Amino acid sequence: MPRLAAALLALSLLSAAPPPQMTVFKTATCGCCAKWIELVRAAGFTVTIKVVPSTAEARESAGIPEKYGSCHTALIDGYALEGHVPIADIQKLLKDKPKARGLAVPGMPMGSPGMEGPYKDAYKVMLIGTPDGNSVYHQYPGSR
Ligand SMILES: [Cu+2]
Repeated sequence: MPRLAAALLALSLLSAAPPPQMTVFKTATCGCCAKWIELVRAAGFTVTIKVVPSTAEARESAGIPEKYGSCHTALIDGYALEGHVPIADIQKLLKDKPKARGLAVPGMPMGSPGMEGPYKDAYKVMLIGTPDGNSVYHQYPGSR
């Protein structure tokens, strides 16, 4: 192997920190939750699933207001993730580490990850619980 390639390989091995562990609270029957978890795992995250009768309690203790609620609540690296939050936004959150409770995609918009369907709803990823309150973190356009 050429020396440069070997050096680059060694460097990439060194910088590959283990991805943070995620815990997801979901109900037993939630299929779209499972689809979202599949996508999160495919992105390299390690996921522990906690099956609960209702995610309301997990959501409340994670500090996500009911009005931003969705079908599952996840905890990762000190942050909460509510609903079908896109992977790129999770990665940005973990990289930027803003002062906040976490991210939420309220409801279950069609076209969000794990909610693939015939069209896309426009939806917002909300940044929850910053010192200035809640704000729009990322806005995704709809397809109709
Ligand atoms: Cu869902």
